[in-house]
Amino acid sequence: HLNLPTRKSSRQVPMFGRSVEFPADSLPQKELVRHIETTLARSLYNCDENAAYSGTALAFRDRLIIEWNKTQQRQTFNDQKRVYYLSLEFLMGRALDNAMLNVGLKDAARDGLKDLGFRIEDVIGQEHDAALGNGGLGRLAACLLDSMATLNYPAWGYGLRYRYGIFKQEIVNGYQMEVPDYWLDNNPWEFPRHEITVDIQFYGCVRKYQAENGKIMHSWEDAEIVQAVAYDVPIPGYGTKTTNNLRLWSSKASSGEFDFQKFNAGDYESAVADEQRAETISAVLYPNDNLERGKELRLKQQYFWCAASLYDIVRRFKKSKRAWSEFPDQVAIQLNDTHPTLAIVELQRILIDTEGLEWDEAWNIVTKSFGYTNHTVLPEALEKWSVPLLQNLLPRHLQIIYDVNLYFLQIVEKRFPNDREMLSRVSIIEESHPKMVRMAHLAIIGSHKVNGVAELHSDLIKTTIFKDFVEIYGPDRFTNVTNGITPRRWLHQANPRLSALIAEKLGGYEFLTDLTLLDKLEAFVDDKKFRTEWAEIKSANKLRLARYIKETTGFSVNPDALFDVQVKRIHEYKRQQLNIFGVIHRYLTIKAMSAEERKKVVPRVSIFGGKAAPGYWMAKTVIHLINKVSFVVNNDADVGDLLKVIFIEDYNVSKAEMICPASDLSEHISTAGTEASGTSNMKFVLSGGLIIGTCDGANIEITREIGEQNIFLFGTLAEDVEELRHRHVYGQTFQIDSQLAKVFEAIKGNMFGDAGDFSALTASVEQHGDFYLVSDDFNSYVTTHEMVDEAFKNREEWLAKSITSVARMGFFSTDRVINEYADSIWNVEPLEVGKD
Ligand code: F58
Repeated sequence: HLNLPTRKSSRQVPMFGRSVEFPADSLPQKELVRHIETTLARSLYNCDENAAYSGTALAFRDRLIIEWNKTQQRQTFNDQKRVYYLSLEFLMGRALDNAMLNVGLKDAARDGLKDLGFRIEDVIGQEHDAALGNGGLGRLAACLLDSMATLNYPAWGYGLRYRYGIFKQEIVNGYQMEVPDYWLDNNPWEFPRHEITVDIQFYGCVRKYQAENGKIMHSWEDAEIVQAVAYDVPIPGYGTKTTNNLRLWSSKASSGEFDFQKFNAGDYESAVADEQRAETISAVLYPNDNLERGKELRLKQQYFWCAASLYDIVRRFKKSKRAWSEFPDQVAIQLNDTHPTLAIVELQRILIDTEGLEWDEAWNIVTKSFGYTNHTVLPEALEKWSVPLLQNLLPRHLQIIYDVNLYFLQIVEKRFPNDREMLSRVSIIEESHPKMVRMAHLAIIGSHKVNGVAELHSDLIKTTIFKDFVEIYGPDRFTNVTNGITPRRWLHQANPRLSALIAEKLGGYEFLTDLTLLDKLEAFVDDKKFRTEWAEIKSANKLRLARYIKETTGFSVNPDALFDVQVKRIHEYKRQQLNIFGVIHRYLTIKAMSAEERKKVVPRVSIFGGKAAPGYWMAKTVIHLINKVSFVVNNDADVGDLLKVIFIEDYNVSKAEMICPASDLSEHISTAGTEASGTSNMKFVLSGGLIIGTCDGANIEITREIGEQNIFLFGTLAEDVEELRHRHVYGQTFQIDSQLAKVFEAIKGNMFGDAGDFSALTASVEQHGDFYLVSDDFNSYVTTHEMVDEAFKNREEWLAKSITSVARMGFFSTDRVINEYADSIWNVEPLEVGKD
């Protein structure tokens, strides 16, 4: 339904405030005008871009609602197995452009808006990003929702409706400052369901009692109650009418008598305090990326969301009046990392305490229903909750966890008699002070499948952190599902001209729903005209980014220079420090060159972007250094256009949509074995950028697909990391790379301001064992960048690499990913539209 006939603009673009007449055949326009005038109660004479955005969003929303309702009815009527994707993060970005694309009336909307005096890009730009996530894990959840709807799977997302998403980043004097991101005002994409509420319990105690049939039962009593209220967000599929649901829970004081009594007793203040305490649960997204801090409020968030979601899922199942044993035939629940692991315990609790099932029968249902996706091997990111904390907040759940552990360890003991070490390694409970509950162990034991997110990562979890579990359960419980991205947002929406050029060559937009069709592009690699157009599109995307850089930083960059981009969360393992040290090395090299030598230098713009967790001091120091280097280099007239360094403030999804299509080269340079997959690597390549990267995460599979000659790989291999780290600490001497030493000298000589500000960065390499192998990889990094420069000089070859790479990226669509989950983990079928 994409290629609906569009209306030719019947009149000139009116000046703002002039009277306008509207052609009757323009649906979006008529509808948006109606919304501006009635829903928003605004006159067209004072309609600004923001009102135009709201009117347009409401017009498209109307279309979505109809299909959304029908989809839900169809799924209820059909009553087949559904997927529930539980994620604490959904990094959705903007919704309007996506809705237009999926409803299929974007061209008509463009014309309609033009008639009103607006550019559609400006109107789209009014929307606030829905930034309910930190980085890759949250964005993956959003891409998966898009694919589940597109492929007609009956699927729901469940998450939290944070009042504040990830903070906004401001750079002040080179330092990161955090500003709250209040995003909920005038959000047309959510629908409060005040009638759908769940009472969630916390604290209290457990009472044993004898049921009428003589059985000993447990009840959770004297608990505090907080109410969960559902907010629904429509998730339209592309090229289909399927519109799935994302349900986000918001917390609120329970409207029970308790408050009312307090209120009546004149205890107004404490009644208000209760109210606020309840609302705090869904107030903010925790801003840590790959770090778990064990805060009580975070645990409350997790239980609140798991309990509300499970109540909802169970309620829906019970409507079907099936036997409990059929639950796993009707329900597949996927855990996006360990954050929703309490859902396993909660389902067991419901089945045994409320529904009266026997332990084994219940546990069998539980394990058949859950799947767990692991996203990291970093020990600091593996969740653990202290036993005393759990005991206090969720006393009944702790008992169940202990029972699960007991039965599990009994099985292990039978299989591995006299191996006490094994028992203590795999136990859910870590015998530390205080004792800790290892959530990953619980997630593995409570699921039928565990998957990693790229081949190397899935192998690593089997040989390192979960090795014992492979021995216990056998290798079949573990599998790999390599990540992907949705081509709708990351190709068609972010890079519309490239998408149009591809469509022209392939004779249509089918590649947007079957990305493997891109392989047909290889036939045109030598087509002169095609190449020129390809290059022209990249230039235009770079020009747009250059303009944005000028507007936001004041720095002018040469759009013909090589744009070298690293945008992602700032983390030591992702090694932005390696990149900025490399930039300093380049700066020093240029400074030392003769005028003649400088003529051969390939001009570069090094672009950085990303947020540091507010409490992650090292990451903040990296941002500070980048900004100081930027200031010095960009103001050095001697270097001019040969090198510019840019830090783009407040990197988010909508900025990624502008940045990814504008790269010549992007950096994915994590220490081997640390980045589970990475997904921005896929976004850049799909837009015709080349990448420099380590043999880590999905870089390896990208290389396999696009060919070694089309990627710049460097650095230590994962299998060698351990030994090098050991040598750094226990070896005879630790000599840092000589070129890196010169970079450090420059920093220590205050070239970029007070060296003391950056001493932690140099010391981490020189004195603290260089855990991330910055020195080991420096030489091969710098050398590989020299190869990049050489390759970039040969524009025709570069273009051929770019086109060939895009043509071979078909594997990395989340459509493929979802089909793999559906077949090998969920065992669900799509629900064809039109059967009803
Ligand atoms: C990311 N994890 C991985 N976690 O780092 C990345 O390699 C992978 O591509 C992506 O998941 C998708 O599989 C990630 O983003 C978090 O941000 C968590 C947030 C909550 C605290 C723990 C880390």
